[in-house]
Order: sequence, then structure tokens, then C-alpha cells
Amino acid sequence: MKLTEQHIEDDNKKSLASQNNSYNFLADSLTSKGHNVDAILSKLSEFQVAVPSWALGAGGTRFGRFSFYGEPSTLQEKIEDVGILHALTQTAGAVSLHIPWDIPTDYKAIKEQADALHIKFDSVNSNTFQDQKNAKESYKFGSLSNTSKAVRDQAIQHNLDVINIGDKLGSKSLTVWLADGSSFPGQNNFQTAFQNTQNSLIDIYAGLPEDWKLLIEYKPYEPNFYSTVIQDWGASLMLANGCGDKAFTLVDLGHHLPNSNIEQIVSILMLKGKLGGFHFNDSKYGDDDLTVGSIKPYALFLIFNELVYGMESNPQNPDLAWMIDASHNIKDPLEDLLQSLEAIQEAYAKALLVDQKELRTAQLENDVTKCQEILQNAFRTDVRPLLAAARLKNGGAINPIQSYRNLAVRETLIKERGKHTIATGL
Ligand code: LRH
Ligand code: MN
Ligand code: MN
Repeated sequence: MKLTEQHIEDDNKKSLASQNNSYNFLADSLTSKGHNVDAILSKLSEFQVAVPSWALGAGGTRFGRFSFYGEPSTLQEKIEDVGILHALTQTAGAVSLHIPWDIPTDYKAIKEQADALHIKFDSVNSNTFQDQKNAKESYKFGSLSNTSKAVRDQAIQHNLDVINIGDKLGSKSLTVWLADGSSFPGQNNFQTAFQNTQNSLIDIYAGLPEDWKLLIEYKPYEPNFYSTVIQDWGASLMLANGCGDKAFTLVDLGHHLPNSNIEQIVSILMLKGKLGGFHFNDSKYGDDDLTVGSIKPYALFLIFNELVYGMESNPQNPDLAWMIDASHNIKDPLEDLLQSLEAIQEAYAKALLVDQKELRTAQLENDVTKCQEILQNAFRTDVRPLLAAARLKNGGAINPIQSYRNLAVRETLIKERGKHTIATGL
């Protein structure tokens, strides 16, 4: 299914008058407070977030997987779904593939399809946390960190193959997330595991094309429950530094122990020029991979405040790979992604309302109350009419979920793909 601009424009007519009213009211109020509304609108339009291929189907838990009708089962169908998200939001102009789940059979055709939908290929992800059919070696006891050289070599080669696949599609980075670790004290020698991982990453790094980045993701626990080899940003940063200038840390919001100050982590990594990528999601307990902004929207805003500060003040940090990494069981995955995309833009827009100069002055004067007021005033502003205006300007939907439903997208996908679909992936 392809959503045309005409479909969306027709559906927008129903809410156009009310959107214009809300937008004019907000734009006047922001302008009177000294904000440049056009500049904010352009920044919102430029901010594109990659959709992970694995979030397009219903995810699962270890207890079960409830499929959602009309899920994509081929890479072509996945790109088609990202096209729908992008047509509605105008902010999902990229996809992040996971190999081997998403190996293209016809590169030219996939590239043409993505180009026609204005979708780029963002970071490619390797998978050394599952054993593949006919693989000689098993990752049961780790991949890049494994005590066996044969296993490490297989995992290194897989990453090099992923780079090669991504390169043919126009990707510019490889994301490595490892499940490596131990579930019981004494199982692993921490130093050996870390050293093996460093050496394996150096071998992968040597195979990176000149204009590529290596993004190293960290996670404190799960699937291993005692230790994870790349457990936190410190470990990731050490490994990135051990590889070289093209290696960076990737922050996944769900990969922190409860109450970690993620905004501070983000801020310091940007100061050091080492924040390379971002996985958005939300969680209450652990790596829940829930819809972005559904549990802790204020924390997300504070993180964005540091990201905006870093993007403006830290030229030493490269442009980031922005990606969603959420996937679950009970909602229509496309509706869920629309909600995530909206929450990301909302937090970004609110962060853009923070007057960084005013905040700096208040900080230098140690006016703690004022510092808090500046942040909370921005957070409490309802910026949704701004987001809708940015979408409208680019041919997107005023209300993406409403249009998705009015235009019967899921029903059409079910007609085209059938009821008993299983998405490839997690
Ligand atoms: C596992 C995980 C990780 C990766 C993704 C592919 O925790 O969610 O965040 O990025 O799988
Ligand atoms: Mn992730
Ligand atoms: Mn995760």
C-alpha cells in the first residue's frame, strides 16, 4: 500500500481550520516571548528518525508472541511500512536494518523502492546473539568476547559481512549490540572477556569504509543476568577509544539501571565528541522497549535539552544516528511507531524552546529557582500545533494516527498481506 499526498491532504481538510487556530495562537504567543517560530519549524522538519525494521511487526516476550494482522514479512514490505510512517509524519525518513533478518535479495530494487519513498538506510545492525542456521560455531557463551578464537572469528566475519551489505545500500554506520556476558559469578574472566571484545572490535573497525562509523551499544543486563561485557557507557567509551576516531558510543534509553541520569551521560559523551547514535524507547522497569514518551516524558525532555545544547555547542561531536528501538506485543506496531515519532518531536520541540542563554545566565547567578522555571516552562508548553504545522508544511498529516485510521491503512494491509502474517525478526 502506498499513501499518496492527495490521500493525506484530503483527510487533513477535516482538521485544517482547528489546526490553523491552534497554531496561530501558539505561534503568536511564542513570537511574543522572543522565539523564532520559523526556525523551530525548520529544525523539526530536518529532524529525521530511523525506524527499526524489527518494530514493524508485533514483538514478543519470552512468554508468547501475539501476531498482528497484516505484518510485513519481506524487506520490501517493511520498507513499504516505513514509507507509510514517513508519508504521515514526514519525520521517519530512514530505516535501520538488522542482518540477517533483512538481507536484500535485489539491492537495486530495494534501493529504488526506498528512494521513491524518500527513505535512507541508517545504521545497520549485526546479530551475534542468535545462532544462525548452518552456522559452524554457537554464540551460547558469547560472540566477540568468546574464549574460542573460532567463535570470535565467525562473529567478526559476520560484522564485516553486515558492513558490506550496508555499504551497498548507502548506510554509513554499523551498530554492534552484544548479548555477551555471564549469568553466574565465576563463569567469565571479566578482563579476558573485555580484552577479547576490544580485539574483535578492532578487527571489525579495520574493515570499516573511510566514511563509516562504528556505534557500540551498551546494556547492563539481559539476556545475561550477572554481568554484561559492555555493561555501561564507560565500557563502551573505552572500547570506542580503543578502536579509533570513527568509533562511538550508542545510547539506548532502556539500557540503564533504574534512575540513571541519562541526560548527564549524553551531555558528557557529546563534550568528548563520542556520542554517535541513539535508540529511543521508554521503560518503567528495565529494557521494556515501550513507546517513546509513554512513561517518563520529562526525562525525555531533559535528555533532549542536553542533546540540543550539545548539537549547538559541541562541534567536536558528529551528527548522530537517531533511531527508535521499541517493539512490543499489544498495539498495532505502526500506530505505536506514530506515537513514538510524535513523542520524539514533542520533546525536541520543547527543548528548542529552552532559552540556552537565559539558562546559562541563571546558572552563573546560581538562581536555582529560575533554572528550574526555564526548563519547566518549556516542558509545560503544548507544542503539538507546532509539530502538526511542520508536518503539514511537508505534506504530512495533521493528526497521523487519525489519518492512519481514517484511511484504513491496517485494513488495506490485511487485505494485501493476509491475516496470518509473521514478521521476520525478534
Ligand atoms: C536488545 C535490543 C538492543 C538492540 C536491539 C536489536 O536489548 O533491544 O537494544 O539494539 O535489541
Ligand atoms: Mn537498542
Ligand atoms: Mn534493548
